[in-house]
Amino acid sequence: MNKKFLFFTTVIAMLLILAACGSKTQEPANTSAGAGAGDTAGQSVVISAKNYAFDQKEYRIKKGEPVTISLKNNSGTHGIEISNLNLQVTQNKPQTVTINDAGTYEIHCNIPCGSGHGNMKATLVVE
Ligand SMILES: [Cu+2]
Repeated sequence: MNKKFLFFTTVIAMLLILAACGSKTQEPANTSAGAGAGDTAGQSVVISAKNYAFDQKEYRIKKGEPVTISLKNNSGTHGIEISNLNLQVTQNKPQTVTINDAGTYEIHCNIPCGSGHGNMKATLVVE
């Protein structure tokens, strides 16, 4: 009985420690499902936007690994939408996702930002 109690106490203590660590780094729960690739924070993509273009035509990431996509507006007010992923990113609100399907996804601005709005497109290549 005592042994069992000690075991459960230990487990609860470990869970509390894990929970504390998790909230500090703000990692989403699904990053822990990695196949032993180490405790990396995953990939990150920073997309810079100006009137009326993104800083790159193409952004490349790996499939099956968490990626944090963030947006920086250098001029104007822009947002990002990746339609096939139903993903929206606004400035100062990075989004972390894991994309399991390789392919190309269209990135476009989702905030009516002016005359060049329709040209604000880029490609996310998942390989
Ligand atoms: Cu726009």
